Amino acid sequence: MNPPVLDALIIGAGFSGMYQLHCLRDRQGLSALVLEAGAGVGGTWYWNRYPGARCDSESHSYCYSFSQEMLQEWEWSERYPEQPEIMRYMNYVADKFDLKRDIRFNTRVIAAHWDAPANLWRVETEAGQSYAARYLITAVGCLSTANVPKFPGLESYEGRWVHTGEWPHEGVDFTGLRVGQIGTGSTGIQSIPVIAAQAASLTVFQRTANYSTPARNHPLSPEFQAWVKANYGEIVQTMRETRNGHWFRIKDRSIFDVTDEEREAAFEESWEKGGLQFRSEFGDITTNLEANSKAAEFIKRKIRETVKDPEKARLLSDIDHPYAAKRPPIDTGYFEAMNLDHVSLVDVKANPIVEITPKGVRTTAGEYELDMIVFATGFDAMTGPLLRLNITGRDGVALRDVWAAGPRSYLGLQVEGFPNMFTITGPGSPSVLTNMPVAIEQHVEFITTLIAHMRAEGVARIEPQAEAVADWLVKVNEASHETLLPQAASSWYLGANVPGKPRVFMPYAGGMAKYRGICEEVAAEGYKGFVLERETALT
Ligand code: N01
Repeated sequence: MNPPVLDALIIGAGFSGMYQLHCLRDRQGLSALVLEAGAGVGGTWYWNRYPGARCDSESHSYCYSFSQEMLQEWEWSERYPEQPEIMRYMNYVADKFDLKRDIRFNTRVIAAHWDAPANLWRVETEAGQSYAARYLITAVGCLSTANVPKFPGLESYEGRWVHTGEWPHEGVDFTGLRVGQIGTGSTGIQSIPVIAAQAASLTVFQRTANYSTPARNHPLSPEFQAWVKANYGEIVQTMRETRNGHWFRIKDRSIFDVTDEEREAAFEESWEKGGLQFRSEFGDITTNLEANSKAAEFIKRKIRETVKDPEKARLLSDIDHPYAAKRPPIDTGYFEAMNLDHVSLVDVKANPIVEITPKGVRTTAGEYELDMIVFATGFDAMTGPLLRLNITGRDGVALRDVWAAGPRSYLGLQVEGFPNMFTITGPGSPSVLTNMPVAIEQHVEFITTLIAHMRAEGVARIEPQAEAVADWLVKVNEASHETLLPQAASSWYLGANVPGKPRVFMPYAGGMAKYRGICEEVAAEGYKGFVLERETALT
């Protein structure tokens, strides 16, 4: 039996999918359905329940801004929201807009294909259900496909292993256990102090040392909460105007405009304030290597001052890339945890992991016996979540083949050959280089307006022009080279963390504000760069 045809199918019920559903269903009056693999809303926050999981964006800026009522109604309790609090927020939003009735939970999409004669997307789920819709909108996030390195012997391991991005919902008790953790990215740096507080011992396997600045998390005072509510208009405006979508501005001064003493004082003050603001202290930290090295040296010195054991201090401060060329973590007691006697650090760059044995982890330097292994090894970022949907477009061409040498898109929103498919925060958009809700709202609103335009103008099909895609690829590449971002060889922005993945810088690094302007211009010029086909052209 043919499934009923919907206007839109949305894959994923995180920040993007929920807002997209609200926009299409409640504002445009379309029939829309969300298919979600998890049993609840929340997207990345539904899966990432590892110890210490907390957002690195400040809570008052890590939320939807489209509803004044919500901005006034919702009360964040801490400077950085913890995973359970974000889940409460997501459920609050879902309930407020009655979204759950149009979300099918426990429904994993395993394939989607473009049915050209019918001008429809057909979608299959793991349970064998079929859906059909005019528009297919992927809202699968950028970091939702866990990367578990293919270490030989993992299946022989007699202990328990878990990946931070697929954390057991019932939690994990580390009491009395010898725990090993592989990975010291943003996730690993959050989980290490919390696991260390519980485990009998913690062995950290570090491949690439990482910068981290203190988060300085704290409960929000009633005065701050009142200030935020009174100033939300201005705060949201700033988030829309800044490069990274944060509520603070990057200071418009060069590191070389100040004396050594002034620079030191500025860094000290910023270090004490904590958070991602550290990189915005001077305008050239992320663009000029010499300026960057001043910030990098400051952080390395702080690491050496904090970590008492000289060998641990050396390993942790031996960082091989510019500061913030990889996503800079912020932490709560990461370097301090390294001072605990039961926390050890293993250099797996010098002595790589060879295999997982029945008893633990073997590196070229020897075996480490462990009761549990935590993989904080990140994600097959940006392309992974889209490729695992098994999407085929026009003429039966697979997205996997089109992207064999790296992702190609127009504005990170659409792929040539995949008509009426929209990728929220897809590769080629600012996405992961921003405070995500800001990038998500901009994409969702663009897609909503575009679909409304198509309906009003009788446009049945849209996809990007080949030249627009080629041109955008050049722009994405150029924008990355105006920053220091491509200089981190092991960065997941480049796909370098997944063996065999094409090394292509994936997000658009030109800044959220500039990107927003480009999208507005594209729309104002009648969706320049897209091919819009009217219904009559299809008959
Ligand atoms: O993943 P990562 P993540 N052998 O890829 C190591 C967002 N986030 O989950 O650097 C040994 O950054 C790998 O080593 P290397 C944020 O955007 C947000 O930590 O590849 N080690 C690295 O140390 C972030 O950037 C928040 O050499 C291996 C680690 O595993 C993104 O998610 C919180 C290895 C992976 O680090 C991803 O962060 C957390 C191997 N074979 C995360 N393979 C919030 O805002 C990988 N590694 C809350």
